[in-house]
Amino acid sequence: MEKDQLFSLLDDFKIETPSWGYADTGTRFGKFLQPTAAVTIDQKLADAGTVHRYTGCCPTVAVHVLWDFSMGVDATATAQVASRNGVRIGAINPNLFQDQVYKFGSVASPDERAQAHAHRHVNDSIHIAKAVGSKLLSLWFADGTNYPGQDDIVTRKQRMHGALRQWHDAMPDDMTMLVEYKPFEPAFYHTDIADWGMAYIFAREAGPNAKVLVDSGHHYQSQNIEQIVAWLLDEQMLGGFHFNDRKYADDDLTLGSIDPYAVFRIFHEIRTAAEWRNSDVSQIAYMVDQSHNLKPKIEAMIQTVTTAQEMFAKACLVDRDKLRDAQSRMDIVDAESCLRDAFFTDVRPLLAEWRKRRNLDPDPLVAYRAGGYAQRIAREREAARAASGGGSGSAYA
Ligand SMILES: [Mn+2]
Repeated sequence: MEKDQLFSLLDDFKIETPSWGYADTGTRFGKFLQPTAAVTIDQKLADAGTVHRYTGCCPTVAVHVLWDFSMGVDATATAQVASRNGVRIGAINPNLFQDQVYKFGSVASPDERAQAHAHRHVNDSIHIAKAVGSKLLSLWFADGTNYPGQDDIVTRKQRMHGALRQWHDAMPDDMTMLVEYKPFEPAFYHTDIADWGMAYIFAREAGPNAKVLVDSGHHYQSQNIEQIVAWLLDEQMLGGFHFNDRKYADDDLTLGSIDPYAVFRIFHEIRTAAEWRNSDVSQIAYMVDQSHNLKPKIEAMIQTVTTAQEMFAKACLVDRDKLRDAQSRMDIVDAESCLRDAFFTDVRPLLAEWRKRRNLDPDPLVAYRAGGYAQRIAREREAARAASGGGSGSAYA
């Protein structure tokens, strides 16, 4: 592949970062607070804008409706804050798992109050999406059961189906609904949308603007994610990704920190669909879904984004003419070598050149660390906590 062609593919490769990735989050065992963590939506958007300024490829920010918007606050004001920070609001994520009423699920719950609460919240979310100019409604459900016999599996499926169809009908024509799946957690017996097949059926039945969202951390050990991606692409049902990595279960580890070759193979399927089958891959939403308990959040985000660019660039470099030839000759060793040669190519100098040509620093992480942003927000946010009565340091006691 010519360098200019690679650079133009990199220009189109945009990654959305999540507002929740800039805030203090943790595990159910402990939450280790950081002085630079964002608290308000304004701070989260400032941090996301900083990541975009150094990487040049993160122009949108996914938001969590319950955590980022308040009732009575004009959502368009939030869109303006984003714009002042050089970013836009991306996917709208309703929160259908946090309120007490969701003890037995949201729309799949037998509790009609939970269903009604979920309907109100998603309809509010669609209004917020319209107000901020977002085209993505991203749905993940914690719905499921914890014990055999707790509830009827098919009745729950039908409740979910009815809700998704109603929300699909409530969306404007240019909005896409993303349906995410996860095999387990927090439901540990059965999850109502447990795998890509269930998400596919729900999305297909909801309507033409519903697609499947693949969270790279939401699979069983050793599951072939790139095959799922290839199938969804061929069925024109791939809506997008939540990037993260995992070793055992859904751990929110940094993309590629455990298995970068798996990330490369996913991008390889996407490039193959584009180059061999002329698939339209321009609408795939690449989003990060990670919240770091231990790593500095902005640094972790920059590391994630540059890793995604590296794996994507490697996948672009696969010699697909050679691969097609090797496949037609049934030369398995040559075929696999096409993938290995691309994967083991050091693309970092190419990415550094791409950045320089776009007036970006060749190494975003080094440049960010030298820029003093972390020191400044640590001071400012500490002062804000003290002013709000938290008292210096007490918030971190
Ligand atoms: Mn996710």
